[in-house]
Amino acid sequence: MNTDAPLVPAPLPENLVAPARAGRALVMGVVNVTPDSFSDGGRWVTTELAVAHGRQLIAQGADLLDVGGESTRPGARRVDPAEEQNRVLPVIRELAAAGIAVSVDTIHAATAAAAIEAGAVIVNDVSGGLADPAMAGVLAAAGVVYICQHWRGDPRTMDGLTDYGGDVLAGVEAELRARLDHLADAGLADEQVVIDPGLGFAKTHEQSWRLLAATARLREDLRRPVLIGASRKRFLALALPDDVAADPLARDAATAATTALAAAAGAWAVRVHEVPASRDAVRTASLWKETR
Ligand code: PMM
Repeated sequence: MNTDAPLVPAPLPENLVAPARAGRALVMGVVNVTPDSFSDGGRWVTTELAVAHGRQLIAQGADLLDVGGESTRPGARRVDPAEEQNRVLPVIRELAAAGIAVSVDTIHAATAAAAIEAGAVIVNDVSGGLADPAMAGVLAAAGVVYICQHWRGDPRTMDGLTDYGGDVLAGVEAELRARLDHLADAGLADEQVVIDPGLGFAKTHEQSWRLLAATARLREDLRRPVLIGASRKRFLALALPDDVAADPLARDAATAATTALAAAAGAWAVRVHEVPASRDAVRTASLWKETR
């Protein structure tokens, strides 16, 4: 088996298919329309600011945008789906109308359905369908690409759910496999589904590093494209000098380094807040892979 052969999710617009076929990881720029996200909370909270920020990320080289209206940082309070939709739908509508590929970051089936209606081509669900039993039905009916992230509990409980019996990779793979079975039973096609180990979600820092380093293994074992979301996360602090480690904005260089490593390991996409360095990192990884 050629484990380097690209795994390309479908259906997606051509601008997302071509790089993936050529073996270049996609850069997904984060647009958080939330007052309380851990890394950029409150900065893009109006529709106008969020759309302008999204357009800037595209101009900087993002391939697609991930628009979310509910913060998932540890301890964050849950957002009512109606409030979430008020935040994200106008932003998605405007970005999609401008021809930009948009993913909606939501754990709510009703928000996913409304976002697809507004033009989103991907549903990114940090709960992998566990938060809302109606999610799989919406995805099967709409036929869109789904990012199925590993999750064990919401932001208020997840930091206490890190016992994997000594083998985080085996635990995450087994739990993701169960989600893949659930999605197949609900009628999703295999190529609709991207997997994500959920760095920082019910993981210690060391467990997040172990999963990041296992990007190629995850892809090969589960035979699905992999998305990596390392951007500005707390586990990166282990790679930083003590005096800056606590500042999420000081983690962008380490984020770009994880982008290069994940892309070289065959990740389909990386989800990042700061685009230019990751844009260059995915191309660096492509050249590395082509010429090694
Ligand atoms: N991380 C966050 C939010 N959404 N989605 C996926 N698929 N993977 C992630 O790792 C992920 C995500 C948390 O980061 P943020 O609050 O800065 O957006």
